[in-house]
Amino acid sequence: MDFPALLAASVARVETGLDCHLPGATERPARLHAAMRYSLMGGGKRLRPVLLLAAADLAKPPVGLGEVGADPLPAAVAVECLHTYSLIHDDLPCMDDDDLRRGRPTVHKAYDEATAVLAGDALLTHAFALLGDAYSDRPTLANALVRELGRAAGSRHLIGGQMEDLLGEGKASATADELEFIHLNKTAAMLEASLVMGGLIGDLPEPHLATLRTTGRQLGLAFQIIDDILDATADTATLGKTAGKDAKDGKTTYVKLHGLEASRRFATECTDRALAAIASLPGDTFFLRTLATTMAKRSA
Ligand code: GRG
Repeated sequence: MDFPALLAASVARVETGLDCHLPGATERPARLHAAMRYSLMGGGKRLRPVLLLAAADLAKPPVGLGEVGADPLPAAVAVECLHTYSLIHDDLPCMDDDDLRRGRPTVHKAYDEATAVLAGDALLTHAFALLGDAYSDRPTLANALVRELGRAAGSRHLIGGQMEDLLGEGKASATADELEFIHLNKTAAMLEASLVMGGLIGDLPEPHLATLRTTGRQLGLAFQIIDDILDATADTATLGKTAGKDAKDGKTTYVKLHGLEASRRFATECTDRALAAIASLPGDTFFLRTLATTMAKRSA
């Protein structure tokens, strides 16, 4: 299979996992479960779960003859649930106040604000319940996965990055250091966690987990710089979310701080560092390498 076919197969696997691991849309309270599914099943690149599956695949064939490895799909679903909760809450009027996400009205527009808060809360909670359930026969692994996701999603990383981002809105301009803190925590931490969780499921040794962390950090920085570039240069229809919002909200971005050319250069440097890290990983790294270069060229 070539890369586009492999990527499509991985995304399809994630979509099937989401459908199978989420409460049904008609299950009581139906409004809440329908809102969770509305946000989760309504598109999205599925980057984080695809990264998790790719990292877990590096360990193929499983070490230990005849040993059946853990299924990475529930963890991939958990990561996407957590990411989607953060998008729902980020779109709320009290945060980024956006009407469009993944090409559709945001959850608080399609439903209402209280339902959007609860749907986000429920997806966040579901992520950890799913890890506990799906890996209950492997308690050490379940514990490591919960720790990794909890760390990335908590106040020192995802939520902390969001807090500093909101605090930065009132300022004329954030410093390069403040901007890097926001990007490393709001964006890169979840990419790091996705790769490390895949590595944990593949039972990779600590040095490889550290390399996956470096890879996620560099991919995350590149991803966010490209996000800033696209916000400044692409249109709303292409992005499936409101374009030009950073400038309108007076946000400091890589583009505002360093200009388009330097931002493109930074994104390339981060991608190159990610590729250098991937080169030292075990197994067949073709998919991960090509995913990294494809992410660097994305236009949406
Ligand atoms: C509310 C705790 C909390 C956090 C919000 C996700 C987030 C943090 C903010 C959204 C705005 C933003 C630019 C975040 C940086 C990370 C990012 C680029 C998210 C969008 O991820 P994609 O492009 O989205 O992978 P899809 O829809 O493809 O999954």
